[in-house]
Amino acid sequence: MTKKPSRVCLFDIFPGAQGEEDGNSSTSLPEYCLEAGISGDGCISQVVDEAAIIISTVTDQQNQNVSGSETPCSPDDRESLCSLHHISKILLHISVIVTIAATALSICLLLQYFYHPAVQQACPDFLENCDQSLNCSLGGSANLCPPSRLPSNRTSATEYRSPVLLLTGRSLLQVYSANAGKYYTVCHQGWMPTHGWTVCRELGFDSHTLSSPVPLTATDPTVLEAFAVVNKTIGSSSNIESFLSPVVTCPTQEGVSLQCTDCGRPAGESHRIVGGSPATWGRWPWQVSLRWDGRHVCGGSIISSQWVISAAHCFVLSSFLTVGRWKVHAGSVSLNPATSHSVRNIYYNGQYNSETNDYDVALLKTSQPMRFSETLRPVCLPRTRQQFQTTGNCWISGWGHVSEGGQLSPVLREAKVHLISSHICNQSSHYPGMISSRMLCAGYPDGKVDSCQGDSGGPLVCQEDGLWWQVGIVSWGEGCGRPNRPGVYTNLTVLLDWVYHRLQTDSVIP
Ligand code: 4AZ
Repeated sequence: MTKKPSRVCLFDIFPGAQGEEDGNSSTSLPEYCLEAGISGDGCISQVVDEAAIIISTVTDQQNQNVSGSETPCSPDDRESLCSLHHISKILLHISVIVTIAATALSICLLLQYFYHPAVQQACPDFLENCDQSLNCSLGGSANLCPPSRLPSNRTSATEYRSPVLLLTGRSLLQVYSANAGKYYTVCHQGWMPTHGWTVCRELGFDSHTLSSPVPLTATDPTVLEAFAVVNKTIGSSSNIESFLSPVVTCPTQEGVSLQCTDCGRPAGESHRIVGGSPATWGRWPWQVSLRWDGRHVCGGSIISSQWVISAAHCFVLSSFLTVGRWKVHAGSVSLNPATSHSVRNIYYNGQYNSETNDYDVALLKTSQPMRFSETLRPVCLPRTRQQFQTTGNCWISGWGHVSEGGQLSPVLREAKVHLISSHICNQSSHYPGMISSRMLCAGYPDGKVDSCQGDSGGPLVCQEDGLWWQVGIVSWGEGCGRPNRPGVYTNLTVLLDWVYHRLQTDSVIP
């Protein structure tokens, strides 16, 4: 764009102000007019941008004025023009000041949002995902994800093999032998509480363990394929495999039922998201609010004294990867500050896909164990292959928006939902082909009751055998409470191997 010197009369820009020529073009103008560069004829000399002229002049006459002819002005016009000019100058100054202030404020906010000193960062699963731009250091040093984070027992790009399975039915224990390449059902004969502690520790749990005998009359044929018995008393350094020997069958036809946490029991069974109601104290004691720089961003649930399970999508924004800015608020139904716990590590599933929301699961390890109480207790992780009834006693909870586009709820809310089969949820009437096996849908055909923004990462739980099991993690959905657009949840049952693998390997990271 070229610039050329030109004389532009103010009347060109405000044509309505043009008056009759009175020959008295020398009438004096106030000093500020002269200072402003307005000559006695009410015209101003300046460099003009051609494009600006095109915008501000529309008629042929105006175009002529722009092209350099002088315009006669009356004294009154000059006075009013000067006032106009003075006002426009003041306005110009104000707008410049406002623009500068707004720009400075924006830069400041952007810096605060995106820049944070390099501290510990959440790591995706795989070393190959940790590049130079993602400082996954531990303890503030500048190392990238250490090699030990590589999944040792990943059998393919998409599969983990948990060393232990706690099977559907009564948490029947099976142990994987890497040498044999298969799972063994563990016989109850010779089983001692110390064996339970070792298994639970290896799974990443540290507190309560409960083992009991369970008859091996399971309908699941994989339970009856291979058996192992304990062969020795184990030392503190033993791992699960080292104290087991294969046998043809279990001597007493009994396996081991193992529970690693006292989970899924609300303190007092007394007895409320979109279409829900407020929850009472202690009803969902595993529910936590995950705060980033003090602000509620996502929900989560306690699965053991140091672990919280949530959704991967809560952490993948670059600024949300900084572990030190997150806090876990637990033990309260109020969104107001509750007991807060700092976070040591955040892991999200390396296969998480932000386009499809597949594999939307993450784990947070708190810096210190959380002290269990009436209002702070763990939920049960589902058992391997555990199935839940579509019309079972299933609930969602959270502080998320109470309506689509609405506000966070100041108190925890709850709502009962039905599980919806993936076959139906994948149909063209719902989410055609968008529901993977790592997802499940819950809600109602006509909507109304649903999770919403801010509930993400929180639990979908179902009650079975007197315990509350976490079946899903609030993940995504089209809007909130819309007909045929139910909430979509991470299907936790099929991601247990990843969860146990993560719990386990965290303890071996240097
Ligand atoms: C969200 O944005 C979100 N209706 C969570 C749940 C649902 C929709 C959106 C499901 O976090």
